[in-house]
Amino acid sequence: GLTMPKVHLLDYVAGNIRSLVNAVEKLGYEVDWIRSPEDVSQAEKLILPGVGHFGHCLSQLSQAGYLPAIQKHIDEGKPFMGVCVGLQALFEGSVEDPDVPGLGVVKGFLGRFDDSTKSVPHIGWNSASTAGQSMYDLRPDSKYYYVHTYRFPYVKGQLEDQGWTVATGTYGTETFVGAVAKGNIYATQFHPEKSGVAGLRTLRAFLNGQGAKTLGSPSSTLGQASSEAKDGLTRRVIACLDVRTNDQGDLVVTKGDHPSNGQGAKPLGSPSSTLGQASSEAKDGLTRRVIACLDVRTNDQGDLVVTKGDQYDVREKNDTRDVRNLGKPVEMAKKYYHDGADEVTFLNITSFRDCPIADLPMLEILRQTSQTVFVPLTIGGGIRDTVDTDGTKVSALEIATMYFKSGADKVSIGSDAVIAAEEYYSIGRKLFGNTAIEQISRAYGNQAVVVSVDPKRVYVPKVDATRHNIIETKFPGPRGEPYCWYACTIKGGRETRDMDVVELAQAVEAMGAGELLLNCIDKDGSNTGFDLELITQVKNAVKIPVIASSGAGNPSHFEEVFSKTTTDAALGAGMFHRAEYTVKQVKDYLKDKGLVVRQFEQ
Ligand code: 1PR
Repeated sequence: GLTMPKVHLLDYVAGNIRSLVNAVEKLGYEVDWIRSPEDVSQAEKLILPGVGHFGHCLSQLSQAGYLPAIQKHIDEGKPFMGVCVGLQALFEGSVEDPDVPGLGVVKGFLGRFDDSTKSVPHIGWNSASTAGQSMYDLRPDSKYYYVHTYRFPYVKGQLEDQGWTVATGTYGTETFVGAVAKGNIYATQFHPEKSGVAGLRTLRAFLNGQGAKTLGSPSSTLGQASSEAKDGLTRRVIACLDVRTNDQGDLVVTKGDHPSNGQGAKPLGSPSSTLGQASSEAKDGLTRRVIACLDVRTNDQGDLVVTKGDQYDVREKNDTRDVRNLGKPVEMAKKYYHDGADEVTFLNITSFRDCPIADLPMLEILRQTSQTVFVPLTIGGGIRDTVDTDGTKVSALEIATMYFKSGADKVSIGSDAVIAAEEYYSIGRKLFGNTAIEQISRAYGNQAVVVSVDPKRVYVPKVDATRHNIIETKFPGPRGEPYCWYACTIKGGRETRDMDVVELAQAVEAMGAGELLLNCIDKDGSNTGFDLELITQVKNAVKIPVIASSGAGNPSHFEEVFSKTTTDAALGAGMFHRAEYTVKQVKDYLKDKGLVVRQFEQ
């Protein structure tokens, strides 16, 4: 019959497994789910994915009795692949949870990235250099998508002496293990399912068995890696094992994506002074991350369209005052992926008050997009506790879960983050674990929670004219005011709050946000370049990565923000939607200026 080749997948934290399933299916394999430790013995090929917390992962696997089954699978020489925390699980332990032992298949202990001079988590596209060894079709010029806080530091010879082939990345001054392989085992710290064509290629080398065959013998990869499953024997299912604690506190095996108790590390909230000027070439080993953002809303005819405002006004300036329609969301996301966008962000800028939550049109957009776009997808808008049309209460975590199940890798929280931060300060900077940010980051890891900030300039004449964090600006206010602070807004800029952007950034970092999407209402749609002063102020206030947004009008604006600030990524919207420039043109420009970028691979 036409049975698809199958692979077994073991999902214990229920992070965003959808992306991995999509990638496996894209490569022509079928995913099978493991429901008990006994099922593991039926797996021909087994994948252990992972997001979130080392200790949670290992203790879940251990309590449910999976560790001996995994060990047996490995010992029997059957193909095994670990991804992200799935790689970390192979080690003896991690400082993330020093008391929880790992599988110990690799001798060594994971540590935390040093955040004194760089953003942590390490998020973005980095290398997996094999130093000339062949290893599951990893290529020296390819870049792979990483997102993690803990890492195994690479010391030459240490793992090689245990028989491992090692691929490395370098972040700042730290060289870390990006992938390991030995015999039937392959594990990557990066996410192959989010690493574009390069990621699919290495995943295929695992699935078709070619990667293991050619391991360690340089020059023998060519011509083999592409002959997918030629022998006809290795086409089997990956089973997916999904364990979680039920409401009664018992460990059960379930199916689907679930929030768990796993918690990524909380980055420290201490201010830093990492801002250095003009860092050329690779930023800390990462490529310059270019993100395409699609603001999506329903127009007056009821169609979901990509739109774009000026200072958040998305209606035409003419008499019609129609919602600007710049195209179809799924098509445009796919185009940007093929142009080399490193991530795609969707912001749902209309409220869904008239729509049952399960029918949210954005869910379908994500489902469709995630089948063809293999870079990280972020979804924002409306992530907050809500009441459904039938009166049912729905938590922000439940809404986020629906988005993750539909293919999102991160959710972006706007208005609700400001309200939560106000609460945080009003109760003396205490955390009770009940905010959307805390709940979602606990369940899916910090890297899955972005906070989208919509700040607006407030000019002041003197340093002591406000209690807020001010900057001296090169662009004085209407009355020549030399200072300004950035006020946070909610509801798409409609309401300004008495909270500055530094306060917000530090509060949400403490709550467990993994990244900031830093817009600027004054700059939005202006085509005049990013607000470098704002970005510098925020970068100096937090350790988590910052995405610069608002104002990009041409490729040189990207070069400017990367060379004059330490921003971790830069986002553009209108210039791409209006087809003034492509993402590829931006990347080519950056490359010409000597900055390292990831190019789309065919
Ligand atoms: O508050 O959690 O429901 O989230 C709402 C989200 O929708 C927030 O992330 C907020 O930024 C966004 N949003 C709300 N209203 C608008 C609007 O435009 N009327 N869009 C809006 C925000 C800002 C950027 C834009 C950049 C770059 N768009 O995403 O893409 O400014 O634009 P440019 O390159 O063309 O200058 P919640």
